[in-house]
Amino acid sequence: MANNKTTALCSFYVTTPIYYVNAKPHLGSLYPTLLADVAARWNRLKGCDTFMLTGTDEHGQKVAEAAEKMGMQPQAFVDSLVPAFKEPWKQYNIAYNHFIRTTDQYHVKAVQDWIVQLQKQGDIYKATYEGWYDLSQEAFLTEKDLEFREPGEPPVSLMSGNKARWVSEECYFFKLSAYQDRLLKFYKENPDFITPPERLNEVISFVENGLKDLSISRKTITWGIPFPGDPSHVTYVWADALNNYLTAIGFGDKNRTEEFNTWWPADLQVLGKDIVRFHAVYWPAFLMATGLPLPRKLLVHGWIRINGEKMSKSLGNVVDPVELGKQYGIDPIRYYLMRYVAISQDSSFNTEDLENRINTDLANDFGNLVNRMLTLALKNNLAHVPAPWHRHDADVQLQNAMHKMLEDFEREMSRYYYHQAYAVLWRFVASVNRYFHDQEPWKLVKTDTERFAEVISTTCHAIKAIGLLLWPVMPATIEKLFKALGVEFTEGTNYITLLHEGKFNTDFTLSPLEPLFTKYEEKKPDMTTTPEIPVQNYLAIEDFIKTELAVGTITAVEDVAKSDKIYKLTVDCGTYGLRTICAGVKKFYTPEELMGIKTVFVLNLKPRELFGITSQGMMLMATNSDGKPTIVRADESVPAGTKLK
Ligand code: ME8
Repeated sequence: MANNKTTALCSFYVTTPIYYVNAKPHLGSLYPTLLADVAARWNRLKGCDTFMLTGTDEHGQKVAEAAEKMGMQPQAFVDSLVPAFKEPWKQYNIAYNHFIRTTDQYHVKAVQDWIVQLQKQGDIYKATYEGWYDLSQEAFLTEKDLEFREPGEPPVSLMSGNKARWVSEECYFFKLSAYQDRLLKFYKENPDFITPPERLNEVISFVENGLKDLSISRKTITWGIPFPGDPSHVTYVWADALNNYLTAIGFGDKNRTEEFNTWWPADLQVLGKDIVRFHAVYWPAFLMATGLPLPRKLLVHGWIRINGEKMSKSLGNVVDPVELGKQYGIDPIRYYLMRYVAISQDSSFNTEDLENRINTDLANDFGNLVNRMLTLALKNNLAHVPAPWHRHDADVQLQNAMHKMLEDFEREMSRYYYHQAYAVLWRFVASVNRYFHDQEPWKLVKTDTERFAEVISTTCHAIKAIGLLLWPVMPATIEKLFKALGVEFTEGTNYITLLHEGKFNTDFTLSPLEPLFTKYEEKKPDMTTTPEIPVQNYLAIEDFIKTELAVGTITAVEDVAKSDKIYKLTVDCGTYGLRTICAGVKKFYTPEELMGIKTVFVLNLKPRELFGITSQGMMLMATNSDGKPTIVRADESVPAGTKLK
């Protein structure tokens, strides 16, 4: 690892969350990784030394269960999945400096030493934990995180929407409660700790509600870092994982002190809104206990959604970035995610919008400008574009517009509102297009070759400025563009200062360039083709046909007094017999409305006990735009018991 700082005046350390290796990464995993890569590249463009860290979170019950499902040992399982992260990151030009795996021995040792230090200073004690646990989040839940929906059923975790599990075990606790006041003081003194700032309010109210001590070991699982001094426990996965931000840069290793001091505290830590509590409460408290400064900023982003739901491994509605990249090219996707997924909110992803933006922003607005300028200049033997002798008002105005744009762009980048920064840049792209159009260089070439050269020169300068600011987002495309403009590009040069000082007075050596972007045909929806979004987790037909879907007629509807949601239905399922099926539709239908209805049921689900009734199937319904489940009616001519296939 060549991790030491050079002679640059500034340094910038940025981290991504480390990803659970229970499945391959998806577009929602690419997104924070890209946010961090763009932050690092932007800082390199300002001449800073940068260090970007990413990696994988390999311990914990969730990963252990995924391994078991595959019939593999956890270590072999995580080893087999790590390339599924490294390869897409390479494909997407993610220039990370280090990829940490929490099973790396240096990390394991440093975490154990850290626990020993905290134990020695009295921050850790042993007691019994009893409470609810959210496996999908690997989180111990407070009362406020839970909703008891159905009597006799475990509560639902509001963190994930999944059912919580009861955990009762002896474990080691970290004295989180002792840090409550210091944390509140820190938030008060550092109102910019989190971007977007509104997120800090949620954190403050969580801490103000009172912090309980945090369990940092698990006794009932074995896949984790052995707890020092007590091998019957493993370290709680978050106490293990959060420390990756320190151990990756040498924390706990006497030989790497200089490196550690060079990079810590982190300048930026990128994370999704679902893991704010871990990063804005537990993590700062751990650091306070360790005697280390806190990170300078947390960048908290929203979710990429598909059809209104969070894209997630557990829902299986994921878009595979590898396939998407093959289909649309890497840089257009990088651009789209940075420009159109606003960090401050959730955003829906669909390929139609992606294609439209590629067509309009990239192919039309920017790509065409570059092409038209290059083709016109080269066709008229202006491969060498000299620095202009004198400049017209329009040229000076465009230069001034660039300087003004640069200020606005920098302001947005400094708060990591990339979507707004690139909107600012695109307004300048429009100005350059207007300039090129108004100056009519295709006419000038016939009447005034000197002025023609000036217009081409001004356009080249403007395109170079756009290219520099686009480089963090579309590095490969811009490097190609720079070759065609004869612009030498060396990472580490402070191009932003050069742009500020720039006077549009250099020369360019042009060469031909293939169109930078592909345009997509406007598509009419075609119901006969496969889905446009490449989806992982396709269901094999052999698996699908295992589901017994059949038509049934509702012959009786009884109220279940103990529940405000459920009716007990008697359903005539033809050859499948009469079934008792519970349906949670009381809020939406009267018994009379349901009587006699012929609809579709799943008949081979494992029977479930609900309010003392054994439900022997499930009625299929489709929720309408008002959130009301509607009935999918089977044609009256179809006899009860007919199987759907
Ligand atoms: O939480 N849109 O790992 P993880 C945007 N191991 N971001 C998304 C997303 C979506 N649809 N789905 C997931 C963990 N993410 C822990 C982190 S750090 C010390 C430990 C983001 O693989 C999510 O918000 O479940 C989170 O920031 C990151 O992917 C990792 O999620």
